[in-house]
Order: sequence, then C-alpha cells, then structure tokens
Amino acid sequence: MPEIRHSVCALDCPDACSLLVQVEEGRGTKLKGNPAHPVTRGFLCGKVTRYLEREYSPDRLLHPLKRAGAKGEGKFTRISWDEALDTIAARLKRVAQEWGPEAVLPYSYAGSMGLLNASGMDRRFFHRIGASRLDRTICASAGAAGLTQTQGYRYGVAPEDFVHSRLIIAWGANVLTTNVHLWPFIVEARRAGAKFIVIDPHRNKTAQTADQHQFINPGSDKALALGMMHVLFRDGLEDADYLSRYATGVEELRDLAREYTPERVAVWTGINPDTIIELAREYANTRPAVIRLNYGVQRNPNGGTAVQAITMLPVITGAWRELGGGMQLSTSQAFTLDRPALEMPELQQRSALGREARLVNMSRLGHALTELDSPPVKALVVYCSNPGAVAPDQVRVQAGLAREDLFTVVLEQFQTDTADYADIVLPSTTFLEHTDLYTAYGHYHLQLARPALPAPGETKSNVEVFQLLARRMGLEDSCLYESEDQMVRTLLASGHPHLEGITLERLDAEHSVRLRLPDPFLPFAEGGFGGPDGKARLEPAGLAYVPAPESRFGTEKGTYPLELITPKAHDAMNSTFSYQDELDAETSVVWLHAADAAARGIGSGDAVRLFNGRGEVRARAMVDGMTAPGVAAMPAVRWPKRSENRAGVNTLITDRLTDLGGGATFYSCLIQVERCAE
Ligand SMILES: Nc1nc2c(c(=O)[nH]1)N[C@H]1C(S)=C(S)[C@@H](COP(=O)(O)OP(=O)(O)OC[C@H]3O[C@@H](n4cnc5c(=O)[nH]c(N)nc54)[C@H](O)[C@@H]3O)O[C@H]1N2
Ligand SMILES: Nc1nc2c(c(=O)[nH]1)N[C@H]1C(S)=C(S)[C@@H](COP(=O)(O)OP(=O)(O)OC[C@H]3O[C@@H](n4cnc5c(=O)[nH]c(N)nc54)[C@H](O)[C@@H]3O)O[C@H]1N2
Ligand code: SF4
Ligand SMILES: [Mo]
Repeated sequence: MPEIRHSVCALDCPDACSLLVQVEEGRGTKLKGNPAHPVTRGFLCGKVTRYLEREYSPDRLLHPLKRAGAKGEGKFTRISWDEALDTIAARLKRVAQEWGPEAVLPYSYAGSMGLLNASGMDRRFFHRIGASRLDRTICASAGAAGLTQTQGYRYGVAPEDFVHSRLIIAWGANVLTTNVHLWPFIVEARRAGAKFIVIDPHRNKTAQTADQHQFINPGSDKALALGMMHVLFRDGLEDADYLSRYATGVEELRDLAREYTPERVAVWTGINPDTIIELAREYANTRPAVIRLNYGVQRNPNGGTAVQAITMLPVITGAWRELGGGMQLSTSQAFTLDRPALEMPELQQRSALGREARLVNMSRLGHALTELDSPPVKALVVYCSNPGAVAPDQVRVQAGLAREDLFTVVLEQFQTDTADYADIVLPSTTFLEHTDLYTAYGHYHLQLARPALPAPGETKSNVEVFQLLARRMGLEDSCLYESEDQMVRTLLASGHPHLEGITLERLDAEHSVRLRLPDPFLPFAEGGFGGPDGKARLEPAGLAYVPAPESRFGTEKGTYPLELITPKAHDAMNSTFSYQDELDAETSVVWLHAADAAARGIGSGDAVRLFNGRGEVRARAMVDGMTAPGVAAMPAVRWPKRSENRAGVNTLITDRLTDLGGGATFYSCLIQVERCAE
C-alpha cells in the first residue's frame, strides 16, 4: 500500500500549496494537491505536478564539487564534504582577516520560501561572522514599500473571499500562470455575475479569459491610477464618509488628481479617455470590488509609487468596507512570527566587525562584484538563488562572477549558470527532503513540512550546511546549533494574537493552520491602517507621474524604440526549471506586435536578435497580437548557458532601481529587434 505523506510547496509562489506525497518503498511516486486545504483544494500547477521528475532527475547534484576548469566553464571534480567544508571555512576566515568580514557576501532569494532554510540558520551564521547584509530587493521590495506607504500593513483580501466580489481587476497579475489557486474563487465569483477585467501590456493566459482586457503601456500604471482618481473625485464617486474617518492627505491628493485628466493619462497609458472614465465609474459603482495587484506592476522605475497610488483606490471608494472588497498584493505581514529571534541580527555585535554590517543591494550584484570597495567582495556564498540567470545587468554579473580573486560557494540542486562559476558547489536537498515552516503571500495559512522523501546522495539542507560551517570555523554560540524544532518554536513565540494557539505540536498534527484572524476578515473595514489613528496615508508626495527614461515616453527612446517586458513563463518558476528542454523553448521566444514585426520584415518563427547598449540576446519571433504596438514580451527566465554567447534576457536589463524600495526594474527596457541568421 502506498503511504501518503504531507508536504508544502516551497517555490516562490503566493499559493504555498499543501502537498500530498505518495510514497512507495521509500520512493515518491505521485504528488497531489491536498484536497483538505482551503486554498490548495486538491490541485497543483503543472510544474509541481511534475516535480518528482526534478526530484529524481539524473541532473540533480548529489556530491560536493570543486572547480577543475576556468570559471564559468562548468568543469568540476567530486570532493568529500570534509574537504569542501575545510576549504570554505579556511577561505572565509582568510578573507575576513585580510579584508574584514564584510568582504563576505551572502546571496540568496526565494528558491525555497522555507523560513529555516532561506532566512534562518544562514542569517545567524552570516550575522555571527559579520558578513555584508544582503538587501533582498529583486522581486517585491518596491511593491512592499508602496503598499506599506498607503496601507501600513501588507494585508489583503483573503483568496477565499474573492467569491463575494462582483468586480475583479487583475492589475499586472497573471493569475492563471503565477497564482492559479486564486482562479477557482474568481470562477465562482464570475458564475455569480462578477465581471473580470485585466490590465496588462501582455495578452497573457489570464487576459485571454477576461471579460475585458485593457492593454497598458509598461510602467504607466501610476498615471492610470491618478486618472481614475481624477474621475472618482470629479464625479463625486468617493466614499466621503470613509475618507473622513480613515484617511489623511485627501485634499492634497484631490488637488494632484485634478491634473490627471483622462485625455492626458491616455497619452501615457495608451488607454482611450472614455475607457478610463468608464473603468473608474464601474470600479466605484460595482460592489464589492477587488483589485488583485501583482508584482508585474512594480518592476519599473515608477513601480513603488504605482503600487502606492493603486493602493489608494479602494480607500477612496471605501471598497474595504465589504467582504470581497479591497485589494490583494500580499498577505505576508499577517504572519506575525518572531523573525528577529530567528535571524538574530544582534549576533553582528559579537562578530569581528562589532557593528551592523553594510547592506548590499542584490539587484545590483554586477556593480557589487565589480565596483564595490572598502572592502571589495572577496567571497560570495549563494543559496536559493541563481543570480547568473536572474539578476539584472548580466554582463557585469558574469564579469564579477568570473573574477579570479573572488571565492564563490554555491549551494544548489542543479548545475546552474551561477554554479558554473563556483569554486565549490554543495549539493542541496529539496523541500520534499527537509523540515521547514512556511508562511504565504497569497493566503493566511501557516504550514509545517517534515521530510517526505529521503535526501539522495550526499545532499544536505541549508540549515545543516551552515551549522557544519559554523563548527568548522570554531564558532561556539549555541544558537548556531539549535534544532529545527527549536527554531520553529522561537518563530511561533512572538506572542502576537494572530498566532494564538498555534504550536509546533499542532502544526505537526494538522500540517496547515489558518492564522487566528477575525472571521470574516475585513482588515480595513473600519480603518486599522498604519497611519496616525489607524488611518490610510493618501498624501501624494512623490506621486506625480514622470515617465521613466527607459520607457517609450522617456528620454532614451530613439535607437531602441521597442519596450521589452519579460514576465513569468507559464511552466517556469523563474530559472528553477530551466534545465528542461520544453521550458527552454518556451523562454526563448519574443512576442511582437504585427506592425512592429512587419516594419522589420519579421515573421512568426524567424530568428531575431534583441539588442540595446548593454548587449544582444537571440530569440524566435512570435507575431500574434499578444502585445500592444511598440511593446515586446519575452517570457523569463532561460538559463543563459543555453543561449548563444551565454546571453540571457537579463543582458538587456539595466540595474537602475525602482523609486521606492530599491527594487529591480526588469520590465523597463528599451530595445531594437532585427531578423538574423538561424
Ligand atoms: N508559472 C510561474 N509562476 C510564478 C513564477 C514563474 O516564474 N512562473 N514566478 C513567481 C514569482 S518569483 C513572482 S514574483 C510571482 C509574480 O507574479 P505576477 O506579478 O503575476 O507575474 P509577472 O509575470 O511578473 O507580472 C504579471 C503581469 O504583469 C504584466 N506587466 C508587466 N509590466 C507591467 C506594467 O508596467 N503594468 C502592468 N499593469 N502590468 C505589467 C506582465 O505582462 C504579466 O502578465 O509569480 C510567481 N509565480
Ligand atoms: N528578466 C527577468 N528576470 C527576473 C524576473 C523576471 O520576471 N524577468 N523575475 C525576478 C524575480 S520576481 C525573482 S523572485 C527572481 C528569482 O530569482 P531566484 O530567486 O534566483 O529564483 P530561481 O531562478 O527560481 O532560482 C532559485 C534557485 O534556488 C535553488 N533552490 C531551491 N530550493 C533550494 C534549497 O532549499 N536550497 C538551496 N541551496 N537551493 C535551493 C533552485 O535549484 C534554483 O536554482 O528572478 C528575478 N529575475
Ligand atoms: S508553484 Fe505555486 S501553484 Fe504550483 S504547487 Fe507550488 S505553490 Fe502551488
Ligand atoms: Mo519574484
């Protein structure tokens, strides 16, 4: 009889699915979505349905390796864990002695969302040695800053409550691809009569199913939000009572919005003035109305304030009053775990540095590796991320990784581009093989996973690796050797009411527990925002719309007239699955508008080169109405090493940062496209 074990999908996805793993004779034979979980509801996305192929892939890294060829060449020989750990410990010590501990840079993101493995023992280890701190900005920091600026808290409408909505706007949110467990709730709402509108420069899978898809020029969402506000205030569609009780800065915002006439906004957004008026009226008059905002909106220089402005809309109309009304960008802040007690930043005081270490922005890794001094980065330790593929300014990232004097350690499951540049590669467990605790950014259920499958070969979890390294470096602090269970207990002990009654024992028994939130959860129905007296902040400082230089309305247009966005590929998880041939095909196409293609003599299927001042990328053209004129889209993220000249799409992307939150601006990029030889 097959045994069924519980797990949690650790991938960087708002859904954080509850998994059932079918195990026969110690081997996983099937993965299913847990039917008892209120958001997973018995199904998984396509990529994780097939995750056991990854689990048992012949390409899985199973042993520690040391570099045997040039950096980037990908030649390695097998070594023992002892040799690997001794080499790393000795080198980190030497770097710290010669250059100061800040010459060590950890680099990680959300390859796993597990708290212990991605932001637990690793943080303690690096804090204790005084390494540089990493500002983790590559995905969501602009949106988080914008959202927090207006709302104060990163809460949103629960996915289960979307069924009550009668107008759902997916704004820069490709729900069917990146957040598929929201979809059944949207379907249910639509059956009950809800209208579904998509605002997106790309006619993605979600847009194709919408009642209305509105193309918008990349990076112009703040202008659209201001244009909608213009109409709301002009036509008296604001909820004056809600605003007077629960918001500050209303009059200044009203003044600013007055300047954003639909005619003016139409020029930037490419949306007809009548459509803007209709959208604003429909949004105010249909109740409950919910905006599913996602991170596509904030990957441009106006991204943080775009989110800030969009977040003001449900405050202005009082949409938060009703169940199924309001907005969802993230639910993450409701998980009020004791993160400082897990990460222990105070350990920095006990390091050789003796103070808080410098902060290095991960979205500017190329700069950090090639230009940073006092001290320069001399040792890089990468885990849960593949910056050689996913980081902007790829040419400089590669140049940095290729530095002979840089010592690079990569903890990985697969031989990524980044691993190709490593001096030492350490084989990592997958989420099916280690213990971890999971929050979510698209629902309110906290989950614990225990190993469902044995760790193959000599793979180890990040928690164990950082403990082993601490031991080799002679660090004696007991917190570096704490058990996983103790770390979970520490996280749960924040004393916050949302965690009341949630214990390790209960998580072990139930696997998934809903946070203790009021039921129904109407987070801002009566204020409760983060501003003074629980008010939302509508002060418009910094909200005026100025097109980014790298946009079609900016100053850099000319030689590079097309605006490129690189949104998520349907079967991908950033670069995690990009060793697969099918995915390689899916991520090497570029969608062009028919007029742009015709003007360049390009037809569907032609080989093309995409280029700008930073470099050149090859792709295959698809000409099929998927983008507005002037906009090109290339799904991300291909492994650069599978491309011509190792030039992945991020070769084209600048390391300019967003206006708030210091985020990466992946979806703000001007290029030219030409046909080229096969
Ligand atoms: N299948 C799949 N799922 C994923 C991922 C994946 O790689 N593949 N990645 C995961 C990660 S890391 C994240 S952060 C989430 C992200 O989830 P989403 O934010 O939903 O995904 P994106 O593709 O980044 O952007 C969403 C949409 O925004 C559009 N967009 C781009 N620029 C603009 C703009 O300026 N304005 C507007 N209105 N729309 C714009 C894109 O065309 C895209 O359709 O998805 C997660 N889930
Ligand atoms: N052009 C372009 N670039 C982008 C984006 C885009 O849309 N367009 N999206 C951006 C966004 S939103 C994000 S979030 C980033 C994502 O960038 P990354 O965080 O680098 O995500 P992945 O590319 O999925 O790589 C994660 C790696 O972690 C490894 N991993 C998984 N679990 C574990 C573990 O438990 N231990 C260890 N040691 N390793 C593990 C996986 O094998 C995988 O290689 O990419 C960004 N880059
Ligand atoms: S990637 Fe997202 S949708 Fe797919 S199984 Fe994981 S959490 Fe669920
Ligand atoms: Mo992301």
